[in-house]
Amino acid sequence: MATHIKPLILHTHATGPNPIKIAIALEALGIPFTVKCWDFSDDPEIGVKGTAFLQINENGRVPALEDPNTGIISWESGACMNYVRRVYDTANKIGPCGSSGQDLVDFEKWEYFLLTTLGPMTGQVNWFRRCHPRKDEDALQRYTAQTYRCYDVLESQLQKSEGMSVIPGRVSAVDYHFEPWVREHSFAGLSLDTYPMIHKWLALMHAREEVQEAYYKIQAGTAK
Ligand SMILES: N[C@@H](CCC(=O)N[C@@H](CS)C(=O)NCC(=O)O)C(=O)O
Repeated sequence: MATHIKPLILHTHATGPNPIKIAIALEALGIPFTVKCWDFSDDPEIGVKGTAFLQINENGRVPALEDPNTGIISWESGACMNYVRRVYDTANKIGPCGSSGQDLVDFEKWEYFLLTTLGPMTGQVNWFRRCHPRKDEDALQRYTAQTYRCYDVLESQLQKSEGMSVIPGRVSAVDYHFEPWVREHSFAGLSLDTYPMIHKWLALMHAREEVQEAYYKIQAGTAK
């Protein structure tokens, strides 16, 4: 597709899950993009909290997405994803699976569930397991329980499609939102042993070309 499209610039981090969602979506749509990798410091030139990156995203977090074709800059993975869908998914390849009012709400409710709940709860597990300067077992247990609660909800939802996609019908941008967060369950010290549908869905997502290409490009961009 789209040889006339100038490559978009996806601002990423080597391991953070949120930028990967956008890389997967761009790959799925065949939209060219380059990767610019930042670290989590306040270094003025390479840090997400440094002066150079704060010109792009005043919230100092990745992803951010610059589109030289429109001059538009987006940040927050939900806003980046919806920008990409509005501008580049005119054939609705990765959006809601149908056009009814319920189809649109189904897409948004699962997207928001990831953005506001499963993603942040997993992020807090990571923080209290790996980054917090002192042990806080109460906080770790609280966020672990909340993340498993989200897994329970996701497992039930995936039963509706036999583990094929979060919203029954076909894989959509909603699956792209979930994939990087669920993929890092073991990094967070969480197990999928009692979640057969999530396990199956994750394996299917790993095998998809747009997912493999996205991880490859982010890793290659990181290595530069
Ligand atoms: N809610 C945001 C969160 C963005 C976010 O937290 N990104 C992480 C990497 S995955 C980050 O930039 N962290 C930098 C920091 O915490 O300083 C989204 O969905 O994009």
